[in-house]
Amino acid sequence: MRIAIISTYTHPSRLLRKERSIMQSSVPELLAALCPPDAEIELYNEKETDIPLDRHWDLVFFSYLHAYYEHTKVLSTLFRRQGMTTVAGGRHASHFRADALQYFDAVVAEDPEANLPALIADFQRGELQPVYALPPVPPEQIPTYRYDLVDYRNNLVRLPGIEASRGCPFSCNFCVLTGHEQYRYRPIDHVIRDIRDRMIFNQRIPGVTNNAFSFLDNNLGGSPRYLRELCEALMPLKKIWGCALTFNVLRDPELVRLMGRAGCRYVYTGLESLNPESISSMNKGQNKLSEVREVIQRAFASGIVLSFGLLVGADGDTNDYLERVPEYLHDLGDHCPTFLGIVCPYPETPFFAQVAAEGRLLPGVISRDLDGYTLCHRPPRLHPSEVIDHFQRLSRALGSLHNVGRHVWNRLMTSDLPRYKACVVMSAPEVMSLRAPLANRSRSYIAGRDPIEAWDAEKMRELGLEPQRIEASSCRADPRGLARIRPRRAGRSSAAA
Ligand code: B12
Ligand code: SF4
Repeated sequence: MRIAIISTYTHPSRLLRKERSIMQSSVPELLAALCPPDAEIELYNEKETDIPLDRHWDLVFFSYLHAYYEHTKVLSTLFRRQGMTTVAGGRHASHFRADALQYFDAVVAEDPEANLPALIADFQRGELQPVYALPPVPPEQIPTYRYDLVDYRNNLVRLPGIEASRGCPFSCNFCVLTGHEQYRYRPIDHVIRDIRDRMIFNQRIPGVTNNAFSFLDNNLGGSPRYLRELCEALMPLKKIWGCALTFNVLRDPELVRLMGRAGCRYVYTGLESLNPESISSMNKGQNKLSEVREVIQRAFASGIVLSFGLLVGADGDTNDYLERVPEYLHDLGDHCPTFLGIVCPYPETPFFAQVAAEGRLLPGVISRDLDGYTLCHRPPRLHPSEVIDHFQRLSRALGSLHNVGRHVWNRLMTSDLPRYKACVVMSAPEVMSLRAPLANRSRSYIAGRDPIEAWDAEKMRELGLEPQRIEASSCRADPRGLARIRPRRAGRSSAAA
């Protein structure tokens, strides 16, 4: 049996661009580990390589994010017309099963561990079902990824990934996990076994990429006790790693130092906003903005390059706040975020439910617009064009060469831990990538106004495909998730990972 596993990709600029960066989807190597040992498997990651349209597989698995749906529908339709069987999985497919079943032969609506083997067995018997939704298996049954199938020739800097946990214990109102995914973590000895004995490292830049990997967890610090034990176990391996975790973890000096000693050189945390009102509107009021400067200094002093994400267009945002963002960052010691996006109302989130109920969804939103770089809603205190002006101005200013130079220079001498300086230098392209979404000058960044990629538009016309329209009725927020959204007690802290 010949199987292709494809992780699709479309660039925020809506131009045909690749993004050969450190972080890549690891879904293909996870799904490959669940396929029968005698299957011939090919993995494709469209963020790095083009998908060949002239090959033939018996079964094609697609993984995609919301914004890649239209493009993935095109690929699936082309393959089905050539007699291949296609399957969709991931968060969007789970929430929009009926819609996806128009373009794919089957949908996996839960974690793949139990469902993929069942689906393949049915397919081999000629009894493929439309929906596979067996519940998630216990985390000890998450298999080792097929690292042997990752092709580093496509990407100089890509690092192997690993999951220690799934889900997140917090409930940020805009997050696709809120109300849908339980937090659970793998046994530490499984994680250590995978890193020590099974992981295949990228040897292309000695002293930088070799012996380095990335945790793909939404929030590696969901249980600080687990993180502490994991760090103790990682220490003897002498590897270099990065992760995403929440702000509360970074407030613990002893844990941050332990992470540095265990090889952590990079942490991403979703600070999201420096505006207390926006933080509170996101159900993230526990981000201690008064401690941000101290947290940054502590992380860098512990050998950890701390990277922040900021969002514009949140409900508390005003022109005054957004104009002053560079000033606030200057006060934080010229700290530069590595990610700047526009808050996105994903249909399964409490934020979407609120925006839809208040009639604030912009007209003409399609799934392509749900990319985190396109305004899909009307914030209460800003005109849509004002949000976009601030987004473009900040992306240009923060991603400027001058700013990147200052960012690197200010941090370079802060720690002597192994490979710290290499990690500071490696963070420069990430800061510069803040400008990448602006590459297409004809983009308005307002939903309903920008055409999708020319190739996809043409193929959709040829194939008679319609874009998925996102309207108030598209809401898939879990009422249990909505119930969990309430102000937190002062003193507890979280932030987006
Ligand atoms: C690497 C990464 C990226 C990469 C690659 C994206 C990709 N194709 O996954 C890049 C850099 C492109 C990226 C970009 C963004 N990302 Co991102 N990213 C991640 C990250 C850190 C790891 C993904 C991964 O490989 N995980 C490991 C794999 C094994 O798990 P998984 O992807 O969660 O998939 C699980 C299931 O969904 C399922 N599954 C998935 N696909 C399939 C397919 C089949 C056939 C089957 C059976 C099962 C299945 O199996 C997995 C195990 O249960 C996740 C965090 C996370 N832990 O997932 C965020 C995450 C996916 N990203 C997120 C966000 C918000 C973004 C951005 C919007 C941020 C921004 N504004 O820039 C952008 C743009 C995305 C867009 N255009 O919609 C969100 C959710 C986005 C969404 N649409 O659902 C996540 C969940 C982080 C979070 N907690 O907020 N991201
Ligand atoms: S902390 Fe991060 S992963 Fe967790 S709910 Fe908030 S945004 Fe989602």
